[in-house]
Amino acid sequence: MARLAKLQKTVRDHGLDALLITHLPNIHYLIGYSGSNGILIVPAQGKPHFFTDFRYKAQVKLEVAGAKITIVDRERTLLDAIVDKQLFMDFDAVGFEESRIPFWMHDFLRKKFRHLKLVAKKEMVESMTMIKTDDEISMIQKAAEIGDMVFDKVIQMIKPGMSEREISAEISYYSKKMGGDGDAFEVIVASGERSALPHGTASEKKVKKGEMITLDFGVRYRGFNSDMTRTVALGKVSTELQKMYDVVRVAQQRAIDKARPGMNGRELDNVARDYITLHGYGSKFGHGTGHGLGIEVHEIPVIAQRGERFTLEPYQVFTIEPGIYIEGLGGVRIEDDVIMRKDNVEVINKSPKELIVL
Ligand SMILES: [Mn+2]
Repeated sequence: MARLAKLQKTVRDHGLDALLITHLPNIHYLIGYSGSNGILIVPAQGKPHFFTDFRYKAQVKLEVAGAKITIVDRERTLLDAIVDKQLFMDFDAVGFEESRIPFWMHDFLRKKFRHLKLVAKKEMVESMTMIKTDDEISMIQKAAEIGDMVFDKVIQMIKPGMSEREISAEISYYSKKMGGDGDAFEVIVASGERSALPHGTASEKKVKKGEMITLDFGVRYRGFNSDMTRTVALGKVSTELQKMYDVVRVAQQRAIDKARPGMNGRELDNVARDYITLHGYGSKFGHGTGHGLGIEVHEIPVIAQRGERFTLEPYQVFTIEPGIYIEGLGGVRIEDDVIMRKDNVEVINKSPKELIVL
């Protein structure tokens, strides 16, 4: 309820009569609904109204708090039901989540409610979820703790000849076995030349001696996520791969050490990027240094060159994950989740970062 009340104040501050919320993670955050179909209308005053379909009739009774519920007949869409209820008849201005709404939905609303001013809004709910409570942080800590245990377990199982997919299956299995609700996203296991693919999902390729293996996975725990990456060596690796590892490791540690409230996302990205560039790998680090983490795996703040508009502040949780990728050779990435505190960041993950040679 505190979350809804806070959002309603923001709706009023923006001069809107209501906000139409279509992004399911945001709906989950606001009213507890975990299903796959729903629209939430949060008015400036009064009770929010939630629309879903028959499949969730029983579920909403268990999950949803603080909203009036309409179960929509199977022959009607949720938008049809919103029209039927004439909810917008007395409203002048209704906001919508600009990067979350499909074109057809906007088009439908525009045609059905010609009197209405539809206002594109950016990150109204996201700027709330970006700042965590102590309880929310403890869920992420728990998710990361499970991730650390899974990592420790799985690296003991990796042997030459095992496929990336088998390794990813063990990660998913232990994530649940050790108390997680499941994977936060599809597990990345990328070995040898494939480790140069920053988002190389596990393939049938078998791991072999002399290769780097990048494991990037997250655990979902009670609606919150962790996200960690470690790159390990299977047997002795080449001097070049070892050098790449050392550069990434120092770059990652520097970003952790320099992160302060008041910096922006671009400035923190520069800390890791400058070090990698200094060592000649600047063009091989083609993604941002990190991203916010919480109800979704990728949230704001953006820790990258395009992250200038995000100021780092206490109670944000984000990742720090520089990497170097060389096609035909391999790649290295190290990723921790961190909590911004009053003066610096606290690293959540406990898994070691010196190169593990299996
Ligand atoms: Mn990440």
